[in-house]
Amino acid sequence: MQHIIVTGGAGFIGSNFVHYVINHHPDVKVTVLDKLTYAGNRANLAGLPENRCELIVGDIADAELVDKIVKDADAVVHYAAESHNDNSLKDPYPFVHTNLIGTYTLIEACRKYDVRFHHVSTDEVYGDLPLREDLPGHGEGEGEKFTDKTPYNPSSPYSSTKAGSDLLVKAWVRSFGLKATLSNCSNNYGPYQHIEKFIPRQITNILSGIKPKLYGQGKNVRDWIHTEDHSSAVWTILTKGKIGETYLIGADGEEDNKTVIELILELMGQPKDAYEHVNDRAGHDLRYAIDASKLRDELGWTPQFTDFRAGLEDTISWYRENQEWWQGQKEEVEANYAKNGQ
Ligand code: NAD
Ligand code: TDX
Repeated sequence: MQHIIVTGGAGFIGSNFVHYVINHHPDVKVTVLDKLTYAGNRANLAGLPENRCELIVGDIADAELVDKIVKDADAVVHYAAESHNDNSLKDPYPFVHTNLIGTYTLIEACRKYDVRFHHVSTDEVYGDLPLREDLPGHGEGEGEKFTDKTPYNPSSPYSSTKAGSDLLVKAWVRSFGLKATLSNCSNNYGPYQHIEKFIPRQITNILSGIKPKLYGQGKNVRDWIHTEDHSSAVWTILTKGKIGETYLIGADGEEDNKTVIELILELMGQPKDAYEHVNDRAGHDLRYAIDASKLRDELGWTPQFTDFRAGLEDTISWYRENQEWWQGQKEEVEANYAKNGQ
């Protein structure tokens, strides 16, 4: 694999993958195709060698542009998406455009030129799991986790358009022989995550003198993985995965939101209760949990950044030291949340 296209490579997780490939695989060239929406940022690609990484600013749903660049690639790794649940509840259309039409446009070009495709998706396509405390036996044992056999049951416009994009890819594999793999990952955290998302929102709130905001009672559970581990997993699947297969990516990082907010406050030297409860999200998924044994056992992947406390400390330091990266968007993001009582 000498030349790959990374869609959404100027976003949070896509840019981490671009750095990962440039740093670990010296023979590979990367073309980033990114529309630079509010979530994309050229600065996320700063410092990469120009002869190995090119940014093309454009829409994945632009069939003419996509056809032109996919023709010369060995693989497309597809990260581009509208990615935030709360935005999808206010205005679903961009999610339909990018996540569905955009994915369709890419797989049509990959089919035409027989180019390898990897589809980056989310555990949210499976809906949610019950909280452990609501299970018979009151939380004894681990409770069920998502596997690649779990039926699709998405809750929001975001997760339903991601689910639809997964199904398009699966159908193109079966009916057209598209050389594709899929991955469904749990919640990522780390530097460069947009400040609309839970963890960076709370860190930048504290740095701005605003109280962290917890939706509802904060019992909802997310399965946290460091974005570096997501990148190594996607590279493993791209290079060793079996065509047509879906791999779930996770690092056994389940925490409820209240615990995460309290940990951020503690690590930032604040009283543990210095946060506010705000309006809950409509249709708020209760619990996500990933069984990644297929990826671990069949492809030999293991996560390296599994100390959540240490990962959060590093992430907090990054937002503290890179205020110019996020400060320009803070006021608008908070004003939009405030309109919803969040
Ligand atoms: P992000 O919102 O930070 O970045 C998305 C990127 O896609 C941005 O750079 C944006 O400019 C670009 N983009 C959006 N629409 C586009 C279009 N029409 N054409 C070209 N580029 C476009 O998202 P993220 O959190 O980095 O997520 C990346 C991918 O990983 C998504 O597919 C998401 O569903 C998936 N994922 C995310 C998580 C998570 O925790 N954030 C977990 C599992 C899977
Ligand atoms: O201010 C907040 N307070 C709060 O309690 C925000 C922004 C969120 N929350 C809660 C909602 C969720 O239970 O925190 C949890 C995490 O919220 P998000 O960061 O919005 O993530 P989530 O909705 O779980 O989705 C994320 O993981 C799966 C990504 O945004 C998706 O792109 C990915 O597919």
